[in-house]
Amino acid sequence: MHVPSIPHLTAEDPDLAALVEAEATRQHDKLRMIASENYVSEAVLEASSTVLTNKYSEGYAGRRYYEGQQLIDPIETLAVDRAKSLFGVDHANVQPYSGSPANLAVYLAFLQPGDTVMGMSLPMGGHLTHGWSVSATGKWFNPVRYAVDRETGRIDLDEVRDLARAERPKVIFCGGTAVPRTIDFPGFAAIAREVGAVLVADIAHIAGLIAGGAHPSPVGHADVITTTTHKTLRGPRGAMIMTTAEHATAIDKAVFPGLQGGPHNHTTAAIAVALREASTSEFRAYAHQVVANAAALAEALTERGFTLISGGTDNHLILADLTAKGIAGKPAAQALDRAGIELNYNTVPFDTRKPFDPSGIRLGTPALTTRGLTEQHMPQVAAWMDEAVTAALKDDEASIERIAGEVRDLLAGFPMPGYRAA
Ligand code: DSN
Repeated sequence: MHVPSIPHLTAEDPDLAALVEAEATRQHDKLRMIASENYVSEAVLEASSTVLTNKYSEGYAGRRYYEGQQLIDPIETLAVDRAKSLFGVDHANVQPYSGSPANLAVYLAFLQPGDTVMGMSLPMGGHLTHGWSVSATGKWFNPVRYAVDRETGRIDLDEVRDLARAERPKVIFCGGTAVPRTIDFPGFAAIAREVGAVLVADIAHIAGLIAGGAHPSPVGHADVITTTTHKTLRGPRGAMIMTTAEHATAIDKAVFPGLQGGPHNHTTAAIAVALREASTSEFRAYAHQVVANAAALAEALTERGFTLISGGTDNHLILADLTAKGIAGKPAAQALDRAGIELNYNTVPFDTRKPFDPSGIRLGTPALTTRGLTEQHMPQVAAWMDEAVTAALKDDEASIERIAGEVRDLLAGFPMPGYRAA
């Protein structure tokens, strides 16, 4: 059952409560390997569902447009101070509703419509809001995009530098959603400095790894750092923008009143809780275990004939091209889900297939590491994945069902925050 329990919801709206309970069970029974997902602690869940949701607080601590902020101000200040201390930054804004609005605030702070912005191409591993064509950021600004090297699958900073010199972007984004390798923040910073661009590090995927010392930090290199709070950082769904002192006012004005009204105070409180958790030695160990698990899984998948983009991983994320397995990403992801292994189909660099039916899958280890799985389990995870993909090719639903049962049996020994067996 869901923890914290939901007796009032069950009494008042049993249909909705049943769906919530079923989702808790689903999250318990599945090997959740969507690289951007995690399990938050019960303390974070509790903070997310408090009466703080009742309050409007447009403005910032000490400068609000509504009365009654006696307790909201210290809550937001706590979140801001914890972000500054954990990441070692001059300034933090914890109000963006999520990652895309956080990135939009960067555009509002530093660009005029039509200005040039540079980011990693979406199919190469970037994000929609780094100037991809279907996003407002690609429609209202002039995007130029870097790729990865066709042979190595890694970002080629010489190519990034050449493009930056030719196009003179005002803002350069580094980071993305399908980048399995360490991001060279000093390298990007040197390029941004050379062309006079603001460097934005979008660390949404790796924020928890950075906080836990398992990935180099962009602090001291990037002018602005954007992140969601719900991926490896293991907080509620939300976002933060961290900046040098120089850019603090521009970013704060862009978030409010530029883009948003009242901050979501219950989310702010839950962010504060997650940031406190992320400053502990347990979290440091967690971040390192996420990376160790991903490395072990990458090795086991390679041994089983999976083609990994860039040949492996340095972080929490693995991107695999399934072409050599004779199956496309989407049917594979669907079969894996039926087998109790949840991940997403994904384009791979230079994909010849369409984004809605691409060649690859993307997976990660943040959630299964929260459950307590370690390197010793990764060969079994890779074996299940291999068997499920093979079963999908033969329409062998019996094997897929067997794997789902084996996954459930394994996970029964690893408690899930937010769920307890009834
Ligand atoms: N949806 C996020 C991810 O899965 O990486 C990016 O926005």
